Amino acid sequence: MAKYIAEPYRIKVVEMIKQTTYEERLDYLKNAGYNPFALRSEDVYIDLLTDSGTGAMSDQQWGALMVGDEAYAGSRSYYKLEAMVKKITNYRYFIPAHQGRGAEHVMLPLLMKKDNMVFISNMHFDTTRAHVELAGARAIDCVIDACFDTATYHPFKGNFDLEKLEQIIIEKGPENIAGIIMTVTNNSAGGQPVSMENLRAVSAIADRHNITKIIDGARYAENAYFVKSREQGYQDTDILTISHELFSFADIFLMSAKKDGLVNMGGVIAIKDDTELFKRAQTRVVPYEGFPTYGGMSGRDMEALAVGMFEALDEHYLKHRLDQVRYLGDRLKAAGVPIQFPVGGHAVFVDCKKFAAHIPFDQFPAQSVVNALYLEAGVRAVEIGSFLLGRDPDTHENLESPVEFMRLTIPRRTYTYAHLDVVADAVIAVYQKRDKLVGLTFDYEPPVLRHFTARLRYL
Ligand code: P71
Repeated sequence: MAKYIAEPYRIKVVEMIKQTTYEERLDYLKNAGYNPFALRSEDVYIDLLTDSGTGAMSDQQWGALMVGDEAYAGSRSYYKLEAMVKKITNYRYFIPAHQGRGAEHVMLPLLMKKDNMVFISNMHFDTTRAHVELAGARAIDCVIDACFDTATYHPFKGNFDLEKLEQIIIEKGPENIAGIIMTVTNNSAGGQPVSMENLRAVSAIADRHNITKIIDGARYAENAYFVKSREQGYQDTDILTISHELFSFADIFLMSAKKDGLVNMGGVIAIKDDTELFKRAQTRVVPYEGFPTYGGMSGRDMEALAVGMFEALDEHYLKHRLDQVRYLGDRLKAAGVPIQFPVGGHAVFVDCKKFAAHIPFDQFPAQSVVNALYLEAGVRAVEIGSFLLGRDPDTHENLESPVEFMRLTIPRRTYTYAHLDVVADAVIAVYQKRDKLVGLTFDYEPPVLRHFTARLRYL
């Protein structure tokens, strides 16, 4: 039996990528302040920084660009996209946004009925947490403990801890909860899925306390495929039907369309049936994103997104997508490299607490592995750990993240299994000389979101 399944597409356009020498990479990385965010993408051979906006569009999507209606108001492309969002969600209202954080910026402050409210999520993604805090609220994560036990199998490591959820609601008081955000899949700890059973239970708890339910569904289609393949009773259900059930458990859907929308830029705000909230969102979108029928997107981009959202429901596409991630995870696991297991939907998360156990958290073990991987083979990954987490705003001490991950994020429909073999070989080579890895410290540390622009040096 083949170790992998073949691509459900053939290649019509190619983009050349460049291999570099070790000496060149050493020079590039030094100039980048040992922070791969500062590398030029043309000096990267295989770019696994993110799956956000980095995928390949189909011929159907490129064709759709040509028929975009760029009218300021009432664009035909808006109505096409609205129809697709309604078809997938069964919600009544839709407003476009330029990307996920634009959708968050419009919606989250509207849910603040008073000061000092809190949002509860399985795990808030970084930008979501930032917008919760900018809205004057606090963000509490409530994922199951199994999520942090990287070595042990659990089919749905993105699940809410239901007991903890009830506890937090009682402790804070339901009137102080601005919303419950279900992040599907749970990006921050591995692209881990949330089960339908768990979403159903969270929804029932929220309803009992009269709390607004939000789906942060950047990767909802990948979550739906995990439900189909891992949850009892869904084996014969199609992805659209599974999606309908998933969306039935929320009142609001926010989406970075740069992921399962299969486009390079775009965002979605959808509201189930609250007409008053829709009107308020329409009012707020105008000054921040744009007129409510474009919300920061060009007409052609709305066309491409309408097609992309349809293509993302295709099971051959989803099966291949998740199989690519599974394949890379299997190769690393077979070589003894510690990873978040099972792998999730969009990336392999390498557990660098174990990989570089001799480097303390405030010398950024995962960042050290990320740099070594770039030097090894020109592969760019991203740190998800204490480097990204930052400092305590009060004490100014470095915060210790519960996880130190190197995320190998797979763009959609972009790389082949041969590329993944290059990645696996390089990670394994770095693992075999892991005791030579050295920690890092700051040459320059910006006050906020430091990981984007910091400059580092080896200790
Ligand atoms: C990812 C990203 C993009 C990213 C963001 C910040 C730093 C580096 C990379 C974005 C998400 C996401 C979820 C679950 C909302 C957003 C924001 N993820 N929710 O994983 O994963 O969407 O980027 O379109 O504004 O690399 P946006």
